Amino acid sequence: MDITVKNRKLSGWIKEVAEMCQPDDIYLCDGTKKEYDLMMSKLLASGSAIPLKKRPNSYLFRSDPSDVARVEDRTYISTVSKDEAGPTNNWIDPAELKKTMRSLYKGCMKGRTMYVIPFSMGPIGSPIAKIGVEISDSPYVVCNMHIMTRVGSRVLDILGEDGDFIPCLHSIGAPLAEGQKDVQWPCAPIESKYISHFPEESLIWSYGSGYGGNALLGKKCLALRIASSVAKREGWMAEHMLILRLTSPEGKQYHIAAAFPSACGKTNLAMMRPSIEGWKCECLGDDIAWMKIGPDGRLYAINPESGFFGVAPGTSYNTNPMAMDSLKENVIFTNCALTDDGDVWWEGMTDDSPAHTIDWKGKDWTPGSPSDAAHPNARFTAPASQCPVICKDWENPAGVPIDIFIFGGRRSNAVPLVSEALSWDHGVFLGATAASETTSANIGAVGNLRRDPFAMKPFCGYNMGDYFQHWLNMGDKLGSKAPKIFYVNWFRKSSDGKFLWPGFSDNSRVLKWMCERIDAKVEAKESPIGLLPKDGDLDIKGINISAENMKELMSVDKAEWKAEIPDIENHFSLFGSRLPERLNKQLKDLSARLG
Ligand code: SAT
Ligand code: MN
Repeated sequence: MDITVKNRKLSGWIKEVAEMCQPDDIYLCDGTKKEYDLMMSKLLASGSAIPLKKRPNSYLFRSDPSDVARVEDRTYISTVSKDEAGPTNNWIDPAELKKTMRSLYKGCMKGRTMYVIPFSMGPIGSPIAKIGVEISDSPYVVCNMHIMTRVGSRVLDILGEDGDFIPCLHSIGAPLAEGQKDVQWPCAPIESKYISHFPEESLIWSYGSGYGGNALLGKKCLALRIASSVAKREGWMAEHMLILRLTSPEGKQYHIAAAFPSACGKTNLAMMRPSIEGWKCECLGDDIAWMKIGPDGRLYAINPESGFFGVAPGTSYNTNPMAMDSLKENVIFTNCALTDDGDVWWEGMTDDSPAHTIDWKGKDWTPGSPSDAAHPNARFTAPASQCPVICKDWENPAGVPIDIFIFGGRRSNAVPLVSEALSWDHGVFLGATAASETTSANIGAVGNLRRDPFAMKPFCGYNMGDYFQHWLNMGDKLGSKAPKIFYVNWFRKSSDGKFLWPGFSDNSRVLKWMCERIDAKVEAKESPIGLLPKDGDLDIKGINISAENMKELMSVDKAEWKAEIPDIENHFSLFGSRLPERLNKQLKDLSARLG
């Protein structure tokens, strides 16, 4: 049961965790294909993995119905002072939280193997990469980490004897008694789940869930919550953003980073195929961007991940053909439906539903059944390298220079298709006040409007007021080299409840306008909320959208916007003295412009 590692901190930590969690066995991961196959064979033998006849080396998993998404209510930023975590995070005193969690961790791996997973966020050995080690008792987590991060012995070589890493402790919280039969998706009940972060010591402790961001700790926990707090200290940015490269017919490249909340179309935009002639889009990442100021004073972005953990429902050859083509083999599907011929299916995948499937709960499903065949937060885990439009620079450690930032969310009303910020400070104001209707990516009510600043509400590892200030500071440092900021809303609906904008590949039309703006090729029209395209400047050639709908889509209703002001005031009041005065000024200016 003893394993040897050279790194002293790691060796001590493994020993400490093993004593606390009391696993039956310890396994050190090497990241090889052989290891992946071994894990999968265990998962097949236990009945957790279902092989898919139609997709080579691909498997379906069904989670426990109580463990289907991130649990924001059970996610903690545990800093010594509560103020440091700020008003948007749950907080428990670190000593108290550790005491509670230690008692949960005690003996929690009995009957199971403890996997030690060394991984790198960002290309292994790159100066911007960060090393983490996840200890987990879930072979499903090992397989997902293989795809989503760079797992391997090389990480340990780089750590050497004294190198530092971010410890990420994970347990599904379901020990097995002697002779006890395992269930298909072991996890702990909701009230004992904890997703805890100790940013002051760069430490992550997760207990009780096996799903997505709760369990694959390199992603939201490390690459966003811990990284955002490190980035603030070190003067860089860790953001919930896709990264794409757009190339114009003339061959000019534009790099765009866009922040939308979970399940609002980041993956679709990142892999979009432009519907306008001659334009090309390539994907660098679909969820997380780490950005640093380069030697030339511009902001450079890398994607710290190596895979996509995307929402399956709604993904189809119409909406996202490049994602569909990324899913042909070597994929892990979770909570999708299983077809009779051994494939996965989800709502929106095909025009016609199959006549029969086994739904995500393992029950017979036929069209017209009262519930969905796939869970709305069903996911695919696929290697980024399988995306046909992955950019050749996606693993370039130098990153790509960002020209454009986009914020946005799901808003059925008020917010026009696109607007441009009046200045950096106004752009930060747009990010800080971003609001979106909630989705099933988090356990909780769906469709409620909530302020989700920079799409980081669930992911900012420190006081969000300080985070706003950090954005202002970055703008000050970047000066004239700062990316231009835009705000989009693909989801506006007409009064009869229909989407006004076709979205998907036609979103390229909006991106094209942004590029024309940064090249000063077109002028813009002033409005109280920002700059709008002048009539005729947004290229809508070849799409079927009535002039009336276009007008509604772009309209800014002063009364509707005035009604937003008290809500923004309310939102800002949360941050007390930590709210930068420059954002208050932006709010006053907006009120004045609305008259
Ligand atoms: O489960 S995850 O947090 O990884 C997905 C998401 O909410 O974006
Ligand atoms: Mn996300």
